[in-house]
Amino acid sequence: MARRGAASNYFVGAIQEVPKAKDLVASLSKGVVLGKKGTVTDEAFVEKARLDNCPSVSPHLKGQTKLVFKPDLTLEEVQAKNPKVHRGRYRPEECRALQRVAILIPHRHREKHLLYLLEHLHPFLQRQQLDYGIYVIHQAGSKKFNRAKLLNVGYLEALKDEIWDCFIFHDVDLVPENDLNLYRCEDQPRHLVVGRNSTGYRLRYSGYFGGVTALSREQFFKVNGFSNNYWGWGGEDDDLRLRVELHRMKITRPLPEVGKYTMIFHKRDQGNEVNIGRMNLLHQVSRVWRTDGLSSCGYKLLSVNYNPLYVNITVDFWSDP
Ligand code: UDH
Ligand code: MN
Repeated sequence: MARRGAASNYFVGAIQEVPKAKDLVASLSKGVVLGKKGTVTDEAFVEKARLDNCPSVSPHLKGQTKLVFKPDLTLEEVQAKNPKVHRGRYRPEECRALQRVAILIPHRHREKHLLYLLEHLHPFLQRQQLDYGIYVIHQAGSKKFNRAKLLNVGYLEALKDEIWDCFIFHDVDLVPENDLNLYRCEDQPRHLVVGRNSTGYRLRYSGYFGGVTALSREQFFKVNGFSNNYWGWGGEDDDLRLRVELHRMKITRPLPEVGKYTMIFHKRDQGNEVNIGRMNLLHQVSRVWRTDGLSSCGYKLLSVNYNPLYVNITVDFWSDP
C-alpha cells in the first residue's frame, strides 16, 4: 500500500495551544481502543485527567549514569524489567506528563544495538516522567539505506497513533549517559549530542546536527521534515540544519557535561556507503525544501507491529539511485 503526504489537521497551533479538553477527548477515545487489547483501561485515562502536571524537572533524575552493555542480554530480560511499558508506550502514573514524546529510531541490521538502546532508554525516559512511545522504522531490502526518509516515515506514521508534541530523531547506537539530557522539545529545535565517547566528547564540528535531535511537531512540519534524497551515509543532518536555519530558527544544545553519549562501537554498514553526491544536494536546499520532504515522502508500508517495548514499522522504498 503506497502512502503519500501528511494530514494537515495535526499541525495547528503550538504545543501549549492544544486545548486540554481536546487532549482529553483524544485520550479517552484512544483509551477505548487500547482498552480492548487489555493494555490501558478507560479508568486509567479518566484518572490521568485528574492528575496534576509533572514538575518541569523530575525528582527521579540520577544525573550521570554508568552504562554497562552485557554481551548476553536478551529482549525478554529487557521486557521483564519494563512491565509498565505496553506497545512501546508509557505514561507516568503519578502526574500528567508535560509533553507527549515520540522517539523515532531508523534501523536495519542493528538488532544488538537496538536491544542495548531499549534497555537504557526505557528507564531513562521513565525517570524523566515522559509520556512517550518508541518507534523503530525498519528499512526492508538491501537498497541503499536512507536514514532521513525513514525518519519522515516515522513522523507520519506515529501521528496516526497519537498527536505527539515532540519528536526525538535517534540513532540506534547512541546511548545517553546523563539523565539531565531532557528528551523534550523547546521553542527552538534542539541537538542533544554534544559529544560522544568516540570523539572525546567534543562536538564533531560546529553546526553538527546529527545523531539525536528534538523537534516539536510544528518545527518539523514547518521545515517540511527531512529531504528524501540522501541515499547512503552523510549530509541529511546538515540538510535539516539548513532547513531549520532557513526558517530563522536557532539550534540549542545541552551543556557539554549533559549532552554526553556512548556510541556502541560499529563499522560502516553495507548498503550505507558514503554519499558522494551530498555536497551537491546541500547546495539546493533553499530551492527544494518545499517540494522535497514530508510533503513528497512516498513509501511502501509493509507492516506495523506493536511489540511490548516498541512499535516496529517496516517500509520499502521503491526508488534509489
Ligand atoms: N543505520 C542502521 N543500519 C544501517 C545503517 C544505518 O540501522 O545499515 C541507522 C542507525 O540508526 C545508525 C544511523 O542509521 O545509528 C546512522 O548510521 P551510522 O551509525 O552508520 O553513522 P555514523 O556516523 O557512522 O555513526 C559512520 C560509519 C562509521 C565508520 C567508522 C570508521 N571510522
Ligand atoms: Mn553510529
